[in-house]
Amino acid sequence: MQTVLLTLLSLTFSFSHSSVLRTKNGKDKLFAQEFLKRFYNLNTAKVTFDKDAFSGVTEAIIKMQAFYGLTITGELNSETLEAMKKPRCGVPDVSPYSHFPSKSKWPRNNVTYRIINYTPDLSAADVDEQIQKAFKIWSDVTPLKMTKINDDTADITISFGSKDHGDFYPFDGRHGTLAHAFSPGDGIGGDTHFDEDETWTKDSNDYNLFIVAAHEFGHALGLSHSDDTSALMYPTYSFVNTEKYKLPQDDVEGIQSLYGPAINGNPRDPRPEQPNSKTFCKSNVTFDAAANLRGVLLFFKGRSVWLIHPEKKQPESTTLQSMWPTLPSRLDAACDIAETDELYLFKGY
Ligand code: TQI
Ligand code: ZN
Ligand code: ZN
Repeated sequence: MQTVLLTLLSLTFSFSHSSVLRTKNGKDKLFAQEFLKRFYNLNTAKVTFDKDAFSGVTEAIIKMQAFYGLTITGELNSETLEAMKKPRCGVPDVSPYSHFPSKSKWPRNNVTYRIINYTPDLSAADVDEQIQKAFKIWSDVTPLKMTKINDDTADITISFGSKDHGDFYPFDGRHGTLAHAFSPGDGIGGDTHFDEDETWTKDSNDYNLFIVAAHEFGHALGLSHSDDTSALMYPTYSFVNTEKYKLPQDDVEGIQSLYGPAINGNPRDPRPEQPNSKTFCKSNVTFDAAANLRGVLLFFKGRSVWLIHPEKKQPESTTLQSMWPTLPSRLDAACDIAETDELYLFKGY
């Protein structure tokens, strides 16, 4: 088997200085941003469609407020700013390998959604049912509970629109882009838009609303695309039997690496036990690769990564793609060189 060098990950990153905080004057924003970068791993270099740059700031502020024992608002209010301006120790408050983008997920298991409008292609009852089924495939395998509500406090807002529809990502008419979803976060975070110029169906004709919604909700819950061709999160559309739809294993692993497994399991559909923080050390699991990055042990399997910090008892779980968005899953090997602070990841052909 020939192994090719896949990626060299340089551990020195440069950060852009674009301001992403919304309140306060420019000087305070920049100060707070530098503070969060230095002590809370804020990575403002990431400016993406997923608007991670923004949710990253909110997340960093929440972490900082929690750490300091302040009221948790996720906003840069004067109490928070004042605390930041106090003299302090130069060691970061969160783990030192500050280059990993913070993972994007809902911070609670109860997530609400609201359907703003309906497509004329299907009855409203059908749309409700397809949407509910699309959420259920994710909630069946995690502790997540999705509740449909009818007011504007909903986390995930679902709507149908064509061309320009109120964000910076206009739809493109028939075919092409079918829908999109924003990764978890406040405001537009999690919101899911369907292109009304498509014909939405509940059968095998293009495009099946359940399949597209299920894929988009994967994004809205924090997943990126998978390179596993059988995965729901694989970036091409294919119709599958939607009657007794079974979420592919790769997607189960992906979503469980963010939220953990269902609390009481799913008695109707037992699955082989997946490694998670609870079964991690008990079961005879195998890994694709492992590495030691500045004292933090990294274990890779599929799209999952477990980090073991020397100072923590519990492993931290995340996805390969949330650490390095462009990497494929299922690595073959990893090699770290402490002297040069480099990590090599390999995937063969
Ligand atoms: N919409 C893209 C998608 O959801 C938009 C997109 C690309 C995106 N990259 C993203 C959204 C990263 C969030 C995060 O993939 S799409 C499919 C599939 C689309 C594609 O209209 O191209 C499905 C929508 F997978 F079949 F190609 C739904 Cl199921
Ligand atoms: Zn949109
Ligand atoms: Zn997608």
